Amino acid sequence: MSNRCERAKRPIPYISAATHVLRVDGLVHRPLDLSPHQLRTEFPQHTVTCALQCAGNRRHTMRTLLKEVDGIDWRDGAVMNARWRGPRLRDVLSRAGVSLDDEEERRRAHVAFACFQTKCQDDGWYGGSIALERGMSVEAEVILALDMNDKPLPPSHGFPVRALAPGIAGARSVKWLDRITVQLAESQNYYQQHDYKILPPQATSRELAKKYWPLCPSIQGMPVNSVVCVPTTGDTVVVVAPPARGEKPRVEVRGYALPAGDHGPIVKVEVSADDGRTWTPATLTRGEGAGNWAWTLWRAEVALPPGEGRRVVSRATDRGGNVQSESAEWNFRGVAYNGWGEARGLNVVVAAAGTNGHGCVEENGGGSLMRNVGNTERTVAGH
Ligand SMILES: Nc1nc2c(c(=O)[nH]1)N[C@H]1C(S)=C(S)[C@@H](COP(=O)(O)O)O[C@H]1N2
Ligand SMILES: [Mo]
Repeated sequence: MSNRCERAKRPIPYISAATHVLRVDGLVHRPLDLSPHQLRTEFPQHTVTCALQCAGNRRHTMRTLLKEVDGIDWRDGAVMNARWRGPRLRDVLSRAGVSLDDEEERRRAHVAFACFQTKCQDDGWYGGSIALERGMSVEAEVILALDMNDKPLPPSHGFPVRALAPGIAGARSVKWLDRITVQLAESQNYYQQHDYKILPPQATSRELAKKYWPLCPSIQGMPVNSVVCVPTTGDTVVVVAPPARGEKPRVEVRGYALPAGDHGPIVKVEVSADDGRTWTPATLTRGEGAGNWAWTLWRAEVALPPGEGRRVVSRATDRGGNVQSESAEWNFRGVAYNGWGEARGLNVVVAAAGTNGHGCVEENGGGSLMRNVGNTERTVAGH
């Protein structure tokens, strides 16, 4: 896995669950020190399937379609989807007893997550925060994840415990969690204060950005999105079955879609082979038990004329009615890009039957869906 947080803090901390202690403090009546074992045995365990997306997912598209940005060149795969399990944050905070009695203060308070295990590229530790209201909400399903896909978290994903905030940019799901603090301000960590924000277009350099960091809100929810995974830009798409006379070959297009913040699930994905003039609805698939936070996998067949320079685009709609636009506004850090999903420069070739092509209409299930992002179960994620 190439992953900036790993590169920034090499080596990945290998923590002993037997000695690890999670501190819960700040504006609480009873600060707690909890072992992973206590987190597993003393609180009800909650399971949630959710996509974890880096705010910089698709930065490459923003950089190539719009203008150069500052950040790791993530393509369409800085995202993963998994089943997570652990105690609810609200149960742990309730045991500690949030000591904010003032309604108004409660509303603007935050829960800060911190990891002190290793230094980061731009700070001596890693941290992020979410609104206390979100942390305490049953519907938001924020958990302290101990398991990923029914096994203890792998070290690279935060063993022995990580925060897991569904519907929120991955940056707040702090791995290798050392401390949870209820506080009135957001996390003061670099990655909450000076990164993962959508800066206005006039912030065009690091120097100019300095003025805007304190003025812009930190990214919490991410926008609705969809990505074309198969075929991928530049692919030769071999269509095995020759089309009937006068018909264009039909090409299979597949990808994933993500709802905006709390507005899941995805209710519609459409694919266009004529730059958005006409749209074909895709078939949607979500894994078993996947609620509103999971990604939706989709598949459609569209007619594309044989030849070079062909393009397919995708457009997703979520339950909240959020629809992807053709493009997104440029921002210096290249975050939250959600223009139409796209595969460009396709070469559509009609082959004689019996040829083994890929990205074609044959139903052999072969080829990985996430060919341009990694494997299907989970894919590369990072900053
Ligand atoms: N301790 C710690 N937690 C972290 C990070 C980090 O660098 N250090 N990176 C964050 C970011 S930016 C993202 S996108 C997700 C990635 O999660 P994953 O590596 O499990 O895919 O973890 C978040 N949690
Ligand atoms: Mo990230």
